[in-house]
Amino acid sequence: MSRVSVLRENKIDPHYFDTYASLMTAGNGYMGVRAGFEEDYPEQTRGMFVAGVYNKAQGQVSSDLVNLPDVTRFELEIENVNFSMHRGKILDFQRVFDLETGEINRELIWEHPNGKRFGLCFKRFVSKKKLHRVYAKIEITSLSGDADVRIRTGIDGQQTNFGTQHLVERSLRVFSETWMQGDYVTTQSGHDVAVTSMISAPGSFTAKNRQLLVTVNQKLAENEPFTLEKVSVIATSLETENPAEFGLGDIREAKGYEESLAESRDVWQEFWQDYRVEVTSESAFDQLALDFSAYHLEAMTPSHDERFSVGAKGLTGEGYKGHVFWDTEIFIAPFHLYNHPEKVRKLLRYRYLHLEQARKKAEKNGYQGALFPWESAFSGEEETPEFAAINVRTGKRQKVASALAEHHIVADIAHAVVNYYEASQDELFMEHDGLQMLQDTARFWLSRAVLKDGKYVILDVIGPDEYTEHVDNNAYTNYLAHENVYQTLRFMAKYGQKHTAFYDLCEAFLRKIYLPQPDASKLIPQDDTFLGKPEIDLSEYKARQGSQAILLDYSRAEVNEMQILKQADVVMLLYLLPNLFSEDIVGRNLDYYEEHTIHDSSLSKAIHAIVANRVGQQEKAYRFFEEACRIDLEAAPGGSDEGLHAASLGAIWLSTIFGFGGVAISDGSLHLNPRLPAGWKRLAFSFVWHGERLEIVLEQDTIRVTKQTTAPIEIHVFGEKHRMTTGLEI
Ligand code: IFM
Repeated sequence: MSRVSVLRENKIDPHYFDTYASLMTAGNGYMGVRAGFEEDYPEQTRGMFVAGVYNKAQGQVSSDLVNLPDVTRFELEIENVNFSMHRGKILDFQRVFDLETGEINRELIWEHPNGKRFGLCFKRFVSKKKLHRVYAKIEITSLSGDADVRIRTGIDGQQTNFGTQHLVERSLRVFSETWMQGDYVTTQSGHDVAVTSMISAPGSFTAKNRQLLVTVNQKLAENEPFTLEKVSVIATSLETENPAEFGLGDIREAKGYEESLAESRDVWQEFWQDYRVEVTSESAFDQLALDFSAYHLEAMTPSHDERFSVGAKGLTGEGYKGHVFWDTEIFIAPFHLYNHPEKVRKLLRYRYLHLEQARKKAEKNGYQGALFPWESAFSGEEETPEFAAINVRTGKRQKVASALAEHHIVADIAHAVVNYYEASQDELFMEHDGLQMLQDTARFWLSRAVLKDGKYVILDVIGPDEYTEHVDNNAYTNYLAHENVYQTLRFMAKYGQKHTAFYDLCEAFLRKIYLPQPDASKLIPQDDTFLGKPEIDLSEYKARQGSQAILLDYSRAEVNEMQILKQADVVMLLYLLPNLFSEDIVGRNLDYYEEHTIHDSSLSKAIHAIVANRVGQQEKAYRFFEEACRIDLEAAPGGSDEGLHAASLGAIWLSTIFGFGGVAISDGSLHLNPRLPAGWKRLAFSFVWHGERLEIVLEQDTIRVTKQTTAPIEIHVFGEKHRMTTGLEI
């Protein structure tokens, strides 16, 4: 395996402080720690998040993933001046994020306003071995004679979610000259959060208003580095009865920075061994994007606990309040499913555990079965804010209709259940939890559809494309609902539940559900009215994709009445259900709808890449892929400040494996129709199918699959069926 990539920040540009704070977030699934610089800047938002710790502050209608007390700040006072990259002179600067281990390393040479020079090195990582621990190490070297330095660090519970306070302090305590602990509780959800820190040199403490700080004074001799280490343990009442006691116990066992890093590296190595996708490309950026997305997808997935799922920004920022969307099941889950399916089982269990809340939501809205919330957090109740941010021109807030109408999430979850089963063959899960979820979701569609002129129609929905609201018969929704009910019947039959009234109702639904068909010009109508709406030239907005610039020129209501798409919708359908239409219908619809899509959503591009690849539009596919890879890695200032786009990271993997790699699952069988981009010599990845890890190596004109056992596995390569025992070479 080649070395995993590193991400570099070479320039000090405050416009990108927050972007890099997101890009270099270190995490381990239990927690994520944003890469704020050690010293404070107004341009950066610090952040530490633990999966599942949400709180609804007074006056709020939905919960936030709580931004927890900060342990990463180190203020350096050197020769009576506070160190800042905006003060004195920076003679050398580099920050490197090693995706192999998640370690951040910033090195710089700073010229003090008094002319003396200092070498500074700041390192940090979140342990993958000990999930509760964050390690930091700073090294200061005076390069021009003796000097005095004062270092202040600690536990800062004054952290807020963009001004909203979620924690109150229970106690701030010091146990020795090097040990300290802040114990907090969330104001509404009542989660106890204890942060315990230990530093490697004695200091003096101050405590005030949720903040506990320690100051270390040190004399520096020329060229003799002074090193200070800090380890912090975060624990919450979600996983232990007494987080404060847990913190003290865990910190007692903590080893030094380097030894702990080595331990953590070993666990990351195991991850890379299984999950690494290696590409030999003319552009080194492609490998970086693949490593970047793999690191973050792993770092944001709470594989340790089925009560939590992955938020739209993972654990990398406050964006979307840490809420969970369809992003998880459709964009993120596959990354784990074909590597470690047990992780997807847990993500699905998260939904299963909240079936009751989904049933209540359905009932409240006049439906049956389970209507999963559009945005979900810890409780499993609907968390979508009722209104979007205020429009400062009109002074009004736009109502967010997704909770009321973006119902495709129900079928998306069902789709993920079936995908999980196909890949894992986990009968135990499927016969109970899986089937229950399928039945509840199918029941929802039966009650959601209405009979009109002899057909079941689904009215007043929002499909994946959120620029088109309150439409009837959204193609994506109707087809996915059909698939949901169809799969429910399939599994009811499999598990001997065929002779029930509900089974008959499902059959009737399938006979009568209206499924939009291609029109005379081969277009599948996105909904009943879309194709009749006026078109405008979108090139200006496409050039600024991702910024929602269209909404500066047109109101949402106006956008709704034109053929303008934010993100893939029909294309999304063609991706998820690849066998619905012939290649020429798929190609026609891809071209038409792409022309009308601004790609203002980060979920759009990579899906276009997959579908383009399937219809042989390889150059286009590669262009879409590259653009998708840039969403976070080359974000415009502001674009990734509030966290990374988790679904887009998942989609980078999807477009590589299901796009260029040509993997497809069809009717429960594994297919391989690779089409590598012209600039790729080799693509290698592993793919777990029916419990067996397949190593797949693709070159422009060869396909090699190796496997670990001789148990036969069926695979279709370019349509031809093979029964593999030891492997395959074509
Ligand atoms: O789930 C998505 C949605 O499709 C588009 N808006 C952002 C959400 C979170 O990523």
